[in-house]
Amino acid sequence: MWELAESKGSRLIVALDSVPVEPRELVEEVEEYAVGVKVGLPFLLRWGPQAVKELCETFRGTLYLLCDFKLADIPPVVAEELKLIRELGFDGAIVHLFQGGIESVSTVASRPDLFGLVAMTHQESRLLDAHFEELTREALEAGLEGLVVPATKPEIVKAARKAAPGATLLAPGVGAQGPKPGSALEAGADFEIVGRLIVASSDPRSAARAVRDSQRARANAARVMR
Ligand code: 3DU
Repeated sequence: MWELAESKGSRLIVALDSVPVEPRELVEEVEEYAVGVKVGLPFLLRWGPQAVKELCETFRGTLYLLCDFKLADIPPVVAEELKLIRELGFDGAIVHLFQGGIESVSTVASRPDLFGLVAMTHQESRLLDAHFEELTREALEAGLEGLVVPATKPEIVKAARKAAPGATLLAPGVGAQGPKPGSALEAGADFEIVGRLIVASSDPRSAARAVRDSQRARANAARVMR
């Protein structure tokens, strides 16, 4: 992920949920400007696992392939899910932490990179957000590669950066949910996840380029890109 970020000069991950057109065409449009794509459950349910596998095969090495099924089951089931996610060709996966047991899941052999949700973007995620510090600690103790932090709540992004200086912070919520591209990077995130602003645009390529350019401009001005 970091190598792609370096070579493309981008901190953009495009979220593929409700993809209105043939996914491959859309991904080709944004490939130049994005470090990776994040595949959500709406994508899987609409296009099926074979399409997900083909997407991973097509873009392996040129995009970081992140699976976002927000896994939250008992540890043996999450371990099995991660094995199958790996077999589909993903590099990383997003997991919930509130259910407990992430430590045993993280020791599973040849698992994808793991990113733990420590707070969410919507206002109603009060219960989860209230436990942000404990969830962050659990994620760090389990040796997860990174955390998912809400771009809509910059104070949480800042706190996560402070608590987890070495973790890779992914921030969804940029664009359709309000925050401007680059704002989560300013707050301390490493990557911004952008869905509808790009995917629902009539010109996804230009939308992705615009996000990448704003990220560069804002991060350079604030000198925050690691
Ligand atoms: O709002 P957008 O269309 O840019 O999509 C945001 C994506 O990030 C979407 O895939 C959603 O599942 C994910 N996400 C959040 O929006 C908020 C979170 O706290 C965690 C993940």
